[in-house]
This record gives sequence, structure tokens and C-alpha cells, in this order.
Amino acid sequence: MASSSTTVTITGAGGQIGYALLFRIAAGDMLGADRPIRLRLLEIPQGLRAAEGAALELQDCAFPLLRDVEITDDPAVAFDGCSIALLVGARPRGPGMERADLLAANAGIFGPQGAAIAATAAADVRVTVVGNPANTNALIAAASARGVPADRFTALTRLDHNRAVGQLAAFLDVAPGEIADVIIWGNHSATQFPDVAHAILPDGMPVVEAIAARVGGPEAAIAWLDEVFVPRVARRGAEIIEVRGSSSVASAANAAIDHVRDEQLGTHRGMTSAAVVSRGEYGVPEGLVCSFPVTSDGSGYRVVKGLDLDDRSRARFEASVAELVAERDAVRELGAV
Ligand code: NAX
Repeated sequence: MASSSTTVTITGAGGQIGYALLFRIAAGDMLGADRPIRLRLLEIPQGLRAAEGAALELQDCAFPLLRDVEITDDPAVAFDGCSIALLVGARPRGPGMERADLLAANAGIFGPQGAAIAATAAADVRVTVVGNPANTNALIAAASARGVPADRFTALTRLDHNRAVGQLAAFLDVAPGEIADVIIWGNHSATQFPDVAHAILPDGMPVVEAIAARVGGPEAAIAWLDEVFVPRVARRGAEIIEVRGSSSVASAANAAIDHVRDEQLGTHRGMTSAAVVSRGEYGVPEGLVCSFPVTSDGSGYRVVKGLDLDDRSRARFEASVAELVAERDAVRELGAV
């Protein structure tokens, strides 16, 4: 039985998103109801008790798919035999912390974790980085994982994607599942570009036309997108903190589950968004971990090529890519990539 189970490693498992992830993964929401799971929880020493508490609750759920749970503060143990890794634990920005300090602190986490993945994970390992700055942390982990193909490393922009779909669904008064082909381009940060130019409704009607019909014409639609939609999606994390008094947790865990499920089992209707290692698509410098439109047939995400970007969209995308370049250059100076 054990040989047919999939080892899933979650870092930062004692944190908020970890707590929201564990139960859904164990219930089969991520890999389906037919794949037994072994969970490996990585924490720093201060986080071990919280992870142990979550493990007690997992036991109390008696999930039929859950074979075992191991908790450790040793990356070599945590990634041993792992096929799916969710890197959630990261160093948050402290008071007065400069961006360079934040990048350096996270390089100290994601570099060693990448090396441990290369040394101990299963040959088919796939890694999703959630901990911020997610794109550049994924870049660091990939660069440190010698021998593991870089395209096994992705970063989460599915939360931004789902937020964009949620906003459109509410505005157009349709179900979220009716909206296809929204795209998040760039970095998981305020510079991201949520793009609806290719988005459609089930009858094939472009979402932009449906917006225009609501707001009184194409120009008003552009104004709504620029002034309401894009900033709302890009600043949604801050809005959640303001209203809830704490950062996004359940929605982030849900997005991580969507990301891994679609990567492992395939995308079914149209494209989704994920940050993947650029091979130069859309002029993005090779090696950057950048959010693109993607599909998967179950063997990993592939960038959807050949989509048109008008000048305004391209300028927005390029601004976000410039931020990724600056982050890469900063971690290069540290010798982390
Ligand atoms: P918490 O602070 O609740 O949990 C983080 C956990 O990670 C803590 O238990 C901590 O002990 C652990 N940790 C720290 N360093 C570690 C290490 N080296 N190895 C293993 N564990 C370690 O944060 P939470 O709310 O769970 O958020 C986790 C991360 O997700 C943050 O970096 C956050 O910014 C990021 N997010 C990313 C999102 C995305 O869409 N990519 C959205 C949600 C979230 O903001």
C-alpha cells in the first residue's frame, strides 16, 4: 500500500496557510480520491508544536487516504522521497526591513531547501512556491536544486487568477466557472497585470464586450478595467488584511490546491495562470519565474504561446517583468542564483 502513496511535503506547515492546506490535501481535494498520501511537514523549531497539533487533528479526522504524517525541522528528512512539495514557509518582511534584506533572508531558506530537494526528493518531484516573494524564491530554489529540471519549479499566482475571476463574476453576475481564459502576467506583487483581453463566457462572448454592455461602451469598459478591476485584484491581499485583520489564508490554500491539482491532473477548460520558468516566451528573459497563461495535460504546465498583447497591456506586463529582473539581479549579487 505504502508504495502506491504519494509523498507530499509542506514547509511552514505549522503556519496559517499550512493549517488550511493540510486537511484539504488529506481529504483528497488536491490529488483526487484515489491517491493515498503521506504528509511530511517541515517547520523551524519554533513552529514544530503547531505542526504537531495539526497532525493530532489530522489523526482525529481519520482520513481514509492519509497513510502517515511526519514532522521535522530537517529539510533532508522532510523532502525524502517527496513527489510534491509546497514551499509555504518564508521569512515575512519585518518592520524597517529593506527589500534586499528580505530577499537575502529568503535566499537563506529557499537555497538550502532547493539543495535538499535535489538530494532527497523523488525523481518526479514538482515544487510549488507559495512563500513570498514567491517568484524569486522559486528562482532561488530551482537554481540550488542541481540535477532537477528547472521546469519542476513553479510559483503561485493562482490566487491572483482566482481573485480576478471572482471580481469579474460578481460584476457580470455570472458564476465563476463560466469565465474562462483570464490571465495573470508577471510577478505575484502589486505590479502584476490581470488581463481579460482573451477571457470569454460560455457562449463565446468576450468578457470585455460583456463589461462594455454593462458600463455603457468600450471606452467605459477600459476605464473600469484600468481604474477598478486591475487595482482591486492587485491590491486584494491588502484589502483582505484591512477587512479581516489578517492575511489571506483559506483562499491562498485553495489556490495552491487548484495549482497543484491542475498541474498534476490537467487543466480542463481553457488556460489558467501560473508562474513558471521562462524559456523566453513573450520576450521575458530566460530563467525568470514569471506568471503566464498556462495549460497542463497532467505532465506539468506549458506556456500558451502566440497571444496578442496590445501596447498598453505589453507596457504593464513589461513593468512587472522589470521588477522580476531587479529581484533576480539582487539575489544574483548575493550569489543565490
Ligand atoms: P505564517 O507566518 O502563518 O506561517 C509561516 C510558517 O512558516 C510559520 O509557521 C514559520 O514557523 C514557518 N517557517 C518559517 N521559516 C521556515 C523555514 N525555513 N522552514 C520551514 N518553515 C518555516 O504565514 P502564512 O500566512 O501561512 O503565509 C505563508 C507565506 O505565504 C508568506 O510568505 C506569505 O507572504 C505567502 N503568501 C503567498 C501568497 C501567494 O499567492 N503566492 C498568498 C498568501 C500569502 O500571502
